[in-house]
Amino acid sequence: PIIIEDDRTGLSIETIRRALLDNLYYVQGKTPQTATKNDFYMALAYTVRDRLLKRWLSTQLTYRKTPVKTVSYLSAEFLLGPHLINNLISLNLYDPFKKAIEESGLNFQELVDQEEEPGLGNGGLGRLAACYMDSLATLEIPAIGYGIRYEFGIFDQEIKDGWQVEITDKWLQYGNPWEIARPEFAQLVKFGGYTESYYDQDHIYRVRWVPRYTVNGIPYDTPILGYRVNTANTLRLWKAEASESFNFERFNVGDYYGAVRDKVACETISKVLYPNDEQIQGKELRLEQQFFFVSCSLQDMIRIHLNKNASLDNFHEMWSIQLNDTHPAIGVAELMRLLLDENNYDWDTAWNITKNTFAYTNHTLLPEALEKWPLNIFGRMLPRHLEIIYAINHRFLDEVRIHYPNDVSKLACLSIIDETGEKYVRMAHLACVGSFAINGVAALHTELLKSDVLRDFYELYPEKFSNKTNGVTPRRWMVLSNPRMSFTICEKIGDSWIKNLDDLRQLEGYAEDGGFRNYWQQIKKEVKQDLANYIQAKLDIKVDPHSLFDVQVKRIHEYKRQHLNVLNIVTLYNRIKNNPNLDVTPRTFIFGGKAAPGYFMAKLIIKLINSVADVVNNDPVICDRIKVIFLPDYNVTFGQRVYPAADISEQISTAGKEASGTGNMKFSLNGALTIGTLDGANVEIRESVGAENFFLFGLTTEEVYAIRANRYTPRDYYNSDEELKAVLDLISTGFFSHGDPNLFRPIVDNLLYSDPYMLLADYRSYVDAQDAVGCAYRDQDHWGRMSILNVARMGKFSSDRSIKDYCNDIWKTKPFAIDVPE
Ligand code: DL6
Repeated sequence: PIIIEDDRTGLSIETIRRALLDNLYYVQGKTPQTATKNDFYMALAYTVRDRLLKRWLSTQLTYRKTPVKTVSYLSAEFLLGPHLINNLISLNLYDPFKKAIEESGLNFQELVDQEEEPGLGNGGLGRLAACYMDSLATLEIPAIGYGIRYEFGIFDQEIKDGWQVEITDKWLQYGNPWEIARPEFAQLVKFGGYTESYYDQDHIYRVRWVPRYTVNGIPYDTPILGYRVNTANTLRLWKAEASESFNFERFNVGDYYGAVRDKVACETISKVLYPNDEQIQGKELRLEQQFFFVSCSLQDMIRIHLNKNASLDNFHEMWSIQLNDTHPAIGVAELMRLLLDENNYDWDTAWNITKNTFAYTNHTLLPEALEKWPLNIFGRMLPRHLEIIYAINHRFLDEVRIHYPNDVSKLACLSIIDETGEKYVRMAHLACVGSFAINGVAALHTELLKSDVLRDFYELYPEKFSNKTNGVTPRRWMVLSNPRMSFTICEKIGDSWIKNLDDLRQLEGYAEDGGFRNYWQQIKKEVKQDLANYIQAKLDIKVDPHSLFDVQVKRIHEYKRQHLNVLNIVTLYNRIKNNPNLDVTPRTFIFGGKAAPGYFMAKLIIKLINSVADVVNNDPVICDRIKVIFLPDYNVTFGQRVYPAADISEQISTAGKEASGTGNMKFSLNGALTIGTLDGANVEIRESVGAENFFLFGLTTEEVYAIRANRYTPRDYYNSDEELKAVLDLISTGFFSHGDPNLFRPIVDNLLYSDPYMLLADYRSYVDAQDAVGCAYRDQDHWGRMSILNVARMGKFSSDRSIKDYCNDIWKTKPFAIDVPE
């Protein structure tokens, strides 16, 4: 029989080919003769999108008419990575699409490479949000992600003369086929001005906020498909536009240019992502961004809620709002305002709803990353919120007084307002007071929150605290990025692990099979060859896929200690120079990562890596035994290439500094072994994969604290370790800086005289562990066994497990399967 398929939904190769041409013609307005590669990519993306819309619309319709509890994930960052292949895999349409494209005479990979990734995040925190969106949909949990549609995401990084240069990211330049604007759901956000009190018709005292200006938030929706399920949740990102009423004010007085200037100022709110992780940017615009997206999102939730509920009385029963760090913590005050001022609730009822709605995840232990806003900036921009925060604080401190009748010092420690010097609003305190749950992102991190950073809150509210160890999605980080390994695993144990990562455990038996180990290592070699080809094409540097690929990719930060890695490289270099016939395990050191544009030391570390690379890679004595590569512009797309190709994963932060890490999980899930400290999730990874399959080094958190307490003197380590001394001396002489002894002096001096991240204390232990890595790699058979066991035992680190933990312990939400009509 002849089957006539709908061009929008049909799945045969023939229909997909026809649909592609149709979208090229009717959406892109091009014919194959005039189309660019990007036009073909867009047509391909629309053809895929057509095939997921039925799921998306069915899901949204179902949520609209069903009283389901919804998770609302509020995050200033979502680092999604490219959509195309991910969606094809979720839909189980990868093969027919690839075939259809190839049969159309096009190069599939070339079209895939056209996609600009939405870089709407800095690193771990934003990428975690993306993994969680994937798992929420795959687990069929009703959820919505709310954030900002930055016009310019994280900057593109170029390396010029070894230095980082930042280039604006223009991800929207050629259009974004994955989003749909929903101007009909725009929200108005107020800023500035003053408040005034009045009595309403029932003679009840109320407050009205008279803003100085308002901004319109336009939602842009992106479908987040679950893997092989009908659920497609929404990621709703807000774009700032000038509100009309606001424009008219200026127009009316004839100030046309002034109006346009103010319009531009409004739109600045969603222009650009602040490129700082782990360092607060006390800029007004940042607070404006935070309030903007949080206010839009809460108003949107209220709109949705009132569509299917008679009132907001049960808001907290129908919504759990997760605060992804403190960036959206202003939501606590905003929900109070919406309930009190706009919906006429009394304080106690409003507070009961609010504090049972929010839950707060902390993502950092670094003091410089804990957000606080100077009172004057805060009060000027959000006068009503400051009043509400004072009122929350007043009641909260009464509670503290009852709890600690004889300890006034507790008031100062716990207060939402920091009054120790210049006055600040402490956003973490607001989040702790206004939430029913508080969690850290790895076991050690949560313990450190309880014993240190949030100690006083833990003492007051122990029942609110729990740990939720991070996880990553196996769909993107295994199936999509490492198809060879994934296929090999499926051949042995089937494909259930993709949704149930604990099933990887079945691989354990194969670790004892010599033939399989051999095959496993061969696969790794092929993947390394792919990366080698990429490096050759990008940087014109030849690397040997048989060498040990030693990879450190993550944001550049002193606490992550990329420079400790460099100290080891220079140690090896010195050893070979002193003994040219030394038998060393050939290694390729691969770095990638961006530095915050204003972070001088991080940028100097990038320059140091590139300068050492220059010398080492070109020294004939070294003779290719060590290679150092800095890959520019590390992002999700590049991560997908590099994790699968790694032999060893560098997780070398100072103990007690990295909240969790998630790159550590991606490496291990792709068969890399870890060299790492007992920091963040490394601790749990090591427990899972077995101490014998992990290269441990360095001080423990307790040791770090103890040495600090006794006045740490890094110079002692320098004086007592000849290799370390030789390394720092070589850098100091200007050997890596064309004879300039000053270039790297800030790094060397910092290490010798202060060394806040204790590189020198950990140096010897690190270098010894690296030697052990080099030796172990020579026994490829044993290495293969360790690599297989790493993968087999990593099931816990699926973001599906994390999300199930959040659902069961915090959100109390359940899966809700979606029916799609035929
Ligand atoms: O929880 C996700 C991720 C952790 O894995 C990293 O260890 C942590 O550094 C990162 N935190 C941030 C801090 N941003 N803020 N605030 O990115 O979170």
